[in-house]
Amino acid sequence: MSIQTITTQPISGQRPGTSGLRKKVTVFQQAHYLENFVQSVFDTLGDVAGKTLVVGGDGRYHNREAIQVILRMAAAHGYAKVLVGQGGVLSTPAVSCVIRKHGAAGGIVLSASHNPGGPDGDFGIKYNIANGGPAPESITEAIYARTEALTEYRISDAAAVDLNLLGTSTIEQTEIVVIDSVADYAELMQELFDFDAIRKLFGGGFRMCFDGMSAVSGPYAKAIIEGMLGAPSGTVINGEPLEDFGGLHPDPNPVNAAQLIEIMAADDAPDFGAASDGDGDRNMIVGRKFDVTPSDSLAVLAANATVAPGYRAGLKGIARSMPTSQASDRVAAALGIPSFETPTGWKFFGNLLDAGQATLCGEESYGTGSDHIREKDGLWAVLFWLNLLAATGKSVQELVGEHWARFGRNYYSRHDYEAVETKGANELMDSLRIKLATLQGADLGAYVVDFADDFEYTDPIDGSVSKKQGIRIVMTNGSRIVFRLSGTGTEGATLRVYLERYEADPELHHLPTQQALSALILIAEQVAGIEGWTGRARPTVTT
Ligand code: G16
Repeated sequence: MSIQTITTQPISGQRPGTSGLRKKVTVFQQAHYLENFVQSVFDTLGDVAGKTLVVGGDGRYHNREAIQVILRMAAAHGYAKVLVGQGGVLSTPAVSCVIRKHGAAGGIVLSASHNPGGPDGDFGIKYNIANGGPAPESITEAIYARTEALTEYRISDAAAVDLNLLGTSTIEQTEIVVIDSVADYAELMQELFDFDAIRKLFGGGFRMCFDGMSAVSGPYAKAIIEGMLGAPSGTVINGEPLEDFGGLHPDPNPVNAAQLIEIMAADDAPDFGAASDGDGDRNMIVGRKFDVTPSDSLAVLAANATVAPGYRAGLKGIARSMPTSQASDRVAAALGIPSFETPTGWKFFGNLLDAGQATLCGEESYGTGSDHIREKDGLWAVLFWLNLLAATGKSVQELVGEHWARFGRNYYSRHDYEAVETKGANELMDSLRIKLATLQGADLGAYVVDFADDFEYTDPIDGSVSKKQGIRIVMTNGSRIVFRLSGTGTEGATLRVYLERYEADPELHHLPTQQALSALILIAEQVAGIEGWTGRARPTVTT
């Protein structure tokens, strides 16, 4: 066994996006591709000798091969210990939990999240720092700069580690510890939520369907919901993680989790439905014949947070990404706590959580979480809802309806134009930027523009500035249209159009969402010329 220094050269395009580096599996399989990126991470971190690293992935195709490479490279750089999930599997929230619990210096997450998997699917890698959260832009940009100048990497030539067997082995001087993928995470959930109350709920005949989408959350949901909380077996569907997610798209939204939506639409539907994504950090909440938008889910949890033992002391603040609806701002105002508006990307919540300024965070992209870890957390959100349902005895629909009656309803929808030509998408955004100045005060049918800008964020904790984070057209009555290009796609560009309308009148709280937003949808098309720039008359996915 010895440490090899391998000559390499920079590979272009290794810039991390919204959440790490995501590319096709075939790109990651190219010679030196993964090694170059991992070496750039280690070079950026500096001296890692004697430290602990956590490694795990969502079990998608190429996960095991990539983990073996990372273990051998970590050993070549002198890490004292690497904690790796059994079978190479750790959900993204579990990585965050394990980093924090074991005082690790950081972790490497292998996932392309909700993107499809398999030999022709996507793969991804990202680095999380010691607080358990995704590395901030200062670090991801330094990693990228390093990829552009790399000439060699270091790797041990040791044999592969058996990832199926719990226990410790060594590569060079590094201890490789294969850990139970679920245990640390399950213990943390037990501290936050009233498991006794939820057990009683299930004991009383309450029925639930959790869709693991053949991805990483299945084993976590089975162990916690069916195991610790006593839900009948079969509560978790699609609970076996598959390398290609069964050929489906593990994105928990009403379009991709169609099976769950169908189950919840039946006359004898369970009381509660939920789904999680490829790496277990996203969630979708569904009641009987009723799905909850992520923005509403954040607002409802925030308004009722004290039902859960972990949040009994109340919230310090609520943070949401800019395109997320403003429903949670209204809750923050009612609670007399601050609300924060950050750019898209969970990494932007890290400083607020570390500084104790925010307790709950959420994103429109089916992400919700809190200061218990530094990633969004799918199963955590589901358990929070279960705790709420157990504490109130109300249905999902009743809870959301009462919330709207109290705070008003923020009708909300996202229209995605996927895999459009990058050039046209960039031109659409550029042409919108040119129009910004002229939009202020413009009369757009039923709406008058209050202001229009390209969202810029100054982090209140470290003062770092992130520019060009999405174009906002905000109306005088608070309704909004936001345009952004996705930072997680791997094919062409994805244009996201976010639409939001506030409605205070309870008589108008039960319109079909697209109908309620129809005037804004028309304005979005007219102002941005979407069809002209993308050639698409309608979105690929509407959520
Ligand atoms: C990632 C980020 C989220 C972000 C989402 C969508 O989620 O962690 O913060 O909201 O991507 O980003 P975009 O609109 O740029 O595609 P995940 O679940 O893919 O890691």
